[in-house]
Amino acid sequence: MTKPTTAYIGLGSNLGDRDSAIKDALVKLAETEAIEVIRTSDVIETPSLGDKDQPAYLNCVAQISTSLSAEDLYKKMADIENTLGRVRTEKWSPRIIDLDLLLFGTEVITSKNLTVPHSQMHLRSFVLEGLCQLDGQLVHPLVGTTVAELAGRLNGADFMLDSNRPQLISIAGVIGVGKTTLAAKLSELLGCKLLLEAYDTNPFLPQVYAGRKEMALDSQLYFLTHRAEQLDHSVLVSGKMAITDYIFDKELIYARQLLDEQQLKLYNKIYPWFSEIAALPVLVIYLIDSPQNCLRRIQKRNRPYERAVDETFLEILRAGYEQLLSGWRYCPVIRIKVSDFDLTDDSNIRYLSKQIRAYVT
Ligand code: A4P
Ligand code: MG
Repeated sequence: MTKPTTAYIGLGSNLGDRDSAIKDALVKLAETEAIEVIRTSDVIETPSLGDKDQPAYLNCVAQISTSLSAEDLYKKMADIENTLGRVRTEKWSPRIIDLDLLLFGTEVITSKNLTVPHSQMHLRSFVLEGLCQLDGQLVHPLVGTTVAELAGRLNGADFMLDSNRPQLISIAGVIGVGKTTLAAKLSELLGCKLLLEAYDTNPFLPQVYAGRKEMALDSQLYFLTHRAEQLDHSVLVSGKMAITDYIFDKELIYARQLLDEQQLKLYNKIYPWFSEIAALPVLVIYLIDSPQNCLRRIQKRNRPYERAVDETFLEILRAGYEQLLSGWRYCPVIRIKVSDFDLTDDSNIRYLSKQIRAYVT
């Protein structure tokens, strides 16, 4: 007899009596010979991912033990979908019941019928939160990361890979944390375009750092227009990866600090036009380190106009980034503590590029 495999099945329903459909599917799974339903997560209601006009889903995840092969398990799942009245029209149409095989032990399967782990599971909170309830330490066999960590990256949101968008990866974090170093290394390893901040071509910046506050608006407008030009979604190529050593939205954090009240008022009026032009990232990598460590790096590189940067300013920036990214639901965010993750270690860069590949087309 073959050793049973622990597998995880995602259940979803957005048509008819959704609650009963989920319950009936679980009963039918449990009644199937060679399948034992061990535990199920809570059933949660989630807005339809993909077509926003479709009715909301009920979703849950079941942990099962089975002596079946993955292919035979999938056949049983399809039988249950059919028995409960699932009618297949077009892909992602509303459905009485949908059963997806999320994980099958640690197996990685790519066959005609099956892709396991489920190709989108790491992008869906409605799947990951259910898995976390069952076992947060479960590791995604392809990405190599726990489901708890994968869930944390989504901040409760659900995403889809979309090859019609530029595959923009933005690195965020305070001055001196290592954004440019990381961006350059990743672009080399991933063979993609590198877009860097134009801090050295901004003619107003040295004067602002030298205390000429009246130049702050010019400097902020220089950055705003330059970044919008770089990230213009009609210029970046759909489906192609690009990496920036900044996140566009950080402009607001800096503007709040560097502009006076009148300047900020005007800036806030102008900002939305430029923000509209800039492509949204498909992934943010957020580098985190203490203001003290960042200041040490800034002092080491000794750029003349950065001499005015002190710990207080870095702490304000850090708080600004925290606020921005703690509410961020535009794309997944990978948080990296630089003190535990040496950016000069090539194996770390390789690990990160593997993570990135899971979030781009
Ligand atoms: N297939 C490949 N791998 C798998 C797998 N691991 N598990 C193949 C199940 N099926 C797998 O499936 C389409 C094809 O996927 C089949 O031929 C199967 O061999 P399907 O169930 O006939 O069609 P589908 O469900 O429309 O497509 P798919 O790709 O399974 O879509 P998903 O991933 O199920 O997404 N929003 C919310 N809030 N909650 C949801 O549950 N689900 C979907 C559908 C969209 N939006 C949603 C939800
Ligand atoms: Mg399906």
